[in-house]
Amino acid sequence: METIFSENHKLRHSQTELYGGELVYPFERPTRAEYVISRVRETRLGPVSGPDEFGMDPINATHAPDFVEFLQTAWPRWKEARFKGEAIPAAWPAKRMSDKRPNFIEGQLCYYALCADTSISEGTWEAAYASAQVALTGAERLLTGAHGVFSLCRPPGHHATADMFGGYCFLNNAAIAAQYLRDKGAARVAILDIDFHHGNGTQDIFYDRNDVLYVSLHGDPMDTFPYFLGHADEAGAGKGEGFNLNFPMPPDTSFGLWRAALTQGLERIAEFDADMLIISLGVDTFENDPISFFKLKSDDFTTTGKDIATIGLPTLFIMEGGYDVEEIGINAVNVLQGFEGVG
Ligand code: SS9
Ligand code: ZN
Repeated sequence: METIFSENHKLRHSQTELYGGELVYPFERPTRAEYVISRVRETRLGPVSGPDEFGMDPINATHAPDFVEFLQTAWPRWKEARFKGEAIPAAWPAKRMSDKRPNFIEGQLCYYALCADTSISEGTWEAAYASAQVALTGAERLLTGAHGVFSLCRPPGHHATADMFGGYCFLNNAAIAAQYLRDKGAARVAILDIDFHHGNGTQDIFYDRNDVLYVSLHGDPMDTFPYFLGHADEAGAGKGEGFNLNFPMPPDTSFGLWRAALTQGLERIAEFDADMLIISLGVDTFENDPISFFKLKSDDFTTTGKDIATIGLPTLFIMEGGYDVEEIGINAVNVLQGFEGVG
């Protein structure tokens, strides 16, 4: 399987994450992608290629242009305002407040943030842009006949909505790739999100549509981030009703229960008759992940890849989360090797 990868991921190197009342070194850090690419090379998974250039149009097809412009300019504007640290939002248009967009950078930061865990820092835009190009290049490979492709995206994307960043995400790589496939002729695209966290951004972007099916397996939002989306009764709206399927699961969920949900999700995808499948590949379901509460073991990731392969669709794997740095390479590549019938 071919891997698409950009060294520009390194430009995202924020030093701060607001976590448990402290400013810690972010869980979403450059070494994550380095562990994964090393494992890709070590296992000889296949060739590694840089991204092609698709420009801004496919980004603007999914995201609001004012939000994209904000992301592009946020860091220089924050510095100009002479704040000392990285850009961390600390106010919200909360219940019964106005939704008018403020003028000052601090106000705009809060306006476009879905939470406070994701600092904007120097190079963030450039890395997010490269990550989206990596996803788009993977999508293009499917269109030219590949059966399986791995877009090693970093930063991740599934928490980003059309006009909000957060949960370590800025541009929604999976959504951008799905929209691109639709625009290039795929009639129906399915997104299966197996990251530990619910992909609130992806769900929100496609919630009222019946051409992109979103299926997610995740920690119950009653107990974990993103807390305010991802419940089982969120089935889609309008003509999108029935095209959103959530499987929230409780703390300590192990592979048996998780795999039963995977089987049901794959059945729904087969019934949907998708032309192509996108996997939001998070491996933070791993038993030793530092911020998650599922109990998957390394071998379970191989089985997951095999299960995904049974529906026989051209499949684009897009890297999302996974934070136990040493093992994320093993677990991510196990999924890909399982899909290819190796291991
Ligand atoms: C608050 C957690 C906020 C969310 C993690 C996002 C994971 C992206 N304790 N951080 S895959
Ligand atoms: Zn996650």
